[in-house]
Amino acid sequence: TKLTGRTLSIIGVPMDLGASRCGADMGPTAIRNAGLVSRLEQVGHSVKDEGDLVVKRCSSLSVPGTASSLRHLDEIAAVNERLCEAVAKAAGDGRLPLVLGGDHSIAIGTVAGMSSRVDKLGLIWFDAHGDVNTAETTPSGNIHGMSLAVALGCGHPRLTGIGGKTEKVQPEHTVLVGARSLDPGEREFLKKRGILVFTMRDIERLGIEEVMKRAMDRAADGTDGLHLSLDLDGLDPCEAPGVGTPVPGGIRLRESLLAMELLADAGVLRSAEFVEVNPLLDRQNRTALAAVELIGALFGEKIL
Ligand code: EXY
Ligand code: MN
Ligand code: MN
Ligand code: MN
Repeated sequence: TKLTGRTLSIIGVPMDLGASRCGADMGPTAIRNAGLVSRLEQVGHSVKDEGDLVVKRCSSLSVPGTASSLRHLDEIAAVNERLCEAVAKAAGDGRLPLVLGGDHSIAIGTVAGMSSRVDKLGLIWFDAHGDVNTAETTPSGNIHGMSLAVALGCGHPRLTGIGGKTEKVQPEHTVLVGARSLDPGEREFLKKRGILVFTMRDIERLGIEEVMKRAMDRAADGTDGLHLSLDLDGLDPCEAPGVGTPVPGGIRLRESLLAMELLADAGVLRSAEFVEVNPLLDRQNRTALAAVELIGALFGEKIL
């Protein structure tokens, strides 16, 4: 899969029901406004902007979440069903899906759609968090903290049942990059399944180049290409402040850009999503601009 001259399908998902703070629903607008389409066209891609999915507005974002109560389960399941279909359609027609979030619960639909088109899908999950909670371990009831577990086949049947098979990706083809905030139940989940995790400590010690090499070795080994699920809170909040759950001590923008360039060079990317941009919490659209820089690098932009 060469990354120049591809046709990309942009699919916006203006959803914030999976998070506890509102505003991520404006992420797709902010990312488009930061110049996304023209940047991709400059690199030589043709871009089909499919617009935004329709997401019900919810006046009661404050529905309390408790262990085992999943906030806004019905609407999140419905949106992800539609996203799964849109992604599967785009990929089936030979376009590369680029999904804009929206909170990270939308990865449920993206991964489901891709796994219906790609026999064996590898997954790189770039995030400060693990997103591997389930109803039994969630401290918040927020579904954006559960989407990787769902992709691995663990979670509420309304969510794992989206798309064809229950297990969309295998643990041995799943890699976490940037982790620095894991709940106790998540540590157990990741260890039990042998999922490769690069924490910030690993990135600091090995360097992002080595980390990405090892991540791609794992995620692309024996797979038919990979999906990148990039949560902007993986970056350091000083450079990407517009996220709902910032965690200090993150990946610097320049390191993230190198990570994207290495992915571009490897030519193994089948789809990507950029999530958790929250313009209400941002400063001067900085986080959306960072997303556009990253997307440019991921899709082959060269400095020289
Ligand atoms: N682990 C916490 C929870 O499950 O509530 C925080 C999750 C934040 C999820 C973010 C977006 O990646
Ligand atoms: Mn996340
Ligand atoms: Mn996160
Ligand atoms: Mn499982």
